[in-house]
Amino acid sequence: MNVRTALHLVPLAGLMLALQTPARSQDANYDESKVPKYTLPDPLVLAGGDRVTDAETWRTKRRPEILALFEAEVYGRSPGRPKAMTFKVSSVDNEALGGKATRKEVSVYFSGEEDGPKMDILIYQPAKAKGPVPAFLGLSFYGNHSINSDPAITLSTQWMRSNSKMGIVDNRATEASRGTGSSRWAVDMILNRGYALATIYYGDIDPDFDDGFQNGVHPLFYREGQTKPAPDEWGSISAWAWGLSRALDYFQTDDDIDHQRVAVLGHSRLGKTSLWAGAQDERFALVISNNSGCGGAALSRRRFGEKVKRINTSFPHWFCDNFNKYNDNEDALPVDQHMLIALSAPRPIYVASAEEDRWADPRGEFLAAKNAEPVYRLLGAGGLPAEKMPGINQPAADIIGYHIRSGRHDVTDYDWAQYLDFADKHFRK
Ligand code: GTR
Repeated sequence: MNVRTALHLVPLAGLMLALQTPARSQDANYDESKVPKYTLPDPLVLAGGDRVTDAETWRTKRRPEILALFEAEVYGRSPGRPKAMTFKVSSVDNEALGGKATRKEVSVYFSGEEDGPKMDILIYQPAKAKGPVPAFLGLSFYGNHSINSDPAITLSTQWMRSNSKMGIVDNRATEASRGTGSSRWAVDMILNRGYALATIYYGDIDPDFDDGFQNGVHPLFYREGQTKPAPDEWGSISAWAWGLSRALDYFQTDDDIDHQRVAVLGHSRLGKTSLWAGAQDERFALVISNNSGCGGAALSRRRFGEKVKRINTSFPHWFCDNFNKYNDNEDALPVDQHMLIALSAPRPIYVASAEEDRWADPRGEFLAAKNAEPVYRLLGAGGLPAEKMPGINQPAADIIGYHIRSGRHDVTDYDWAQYLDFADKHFRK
């Protein structure tokens, strides 16, 4: 039994543990000496074999190659911005949180139809801000109303995984679910440092269960007669990432938000999502992965903790169908996750692990960040100032940041303190 399986037995164990309980694979490896020998694909060698030695070749040849591989083999290709999409600001309160914040709620109608698929963005921005402020943008697991106990946040009416501790009954949020996720969203810290925070319920974009892609945004884009995405078309992670880009589309129309200083972040499956969003959409100025693990920051070839086959079995809807080719076949992958991180170069990127989160392979997350460094160096951007994996609670950050915090799979104020410092370092030069 691994640490996180054991935690299921502890009352009040983490939100995430309660969120879903996939069968933990009995054969998961947690022994560093049993990590197989592997060779990582070189991010700086073109498919044809030539070495990439200048920024221009990276930008025009190698980066597009790598992006296309992640699209076709891992997450699936997404559509762009829908032409008919509209935004509607549905509420603004300049006296929110005791006068500290302006709270804004915005609906994004993907098809332009108010009864079609939509997502709701909750924004808190510092009340006294003069001019546009930089922002953190993240998806949440339990809805905007879960991130703070503020009673004026609209309660989500979307499908949610039932969870009595989180106040979700019969797949719907109840009043009891207000603020249940607040420990993960350091609203006061964020506002005090002069940033806005924007959140979206990920299930607005695609409810997180395997329904053959009949609900959520996918059907909006089916060609005539199409009933599910093709093997190289978007799974749920791609859809969630696509939603984050649509929020950025909105920010470009909102004078209160500095859309050129938006950090995208996410935890766990939503950390996989923030990495993929940052990789595809270069408008994201900073990218943060919190405990994202397999299919996120962790190197697949290490096969430590959660593996490709396990994740494709537990969550058949997260990746594209082609990703199944790499079940028990990681060495055949034309990419590994260091190349996902490299796609954000030269923009700042931060990868965070947690000591007890062995399922997510902290060392694999560090090594992916480290092995993205040659791309950052080629672009003259700097690197990750750690030759070896840093000790517990000893962050290392330059243009690439990394820490492993004590404790379990979660987002804590400690994590936020590092992200805020990292954002200050890069956004307030
Ligand atoms: C786990 C899954 C992980 C991680 C996590 C989460 O069950 O195995 O890959 O994504 O869920 O998102 O909570």
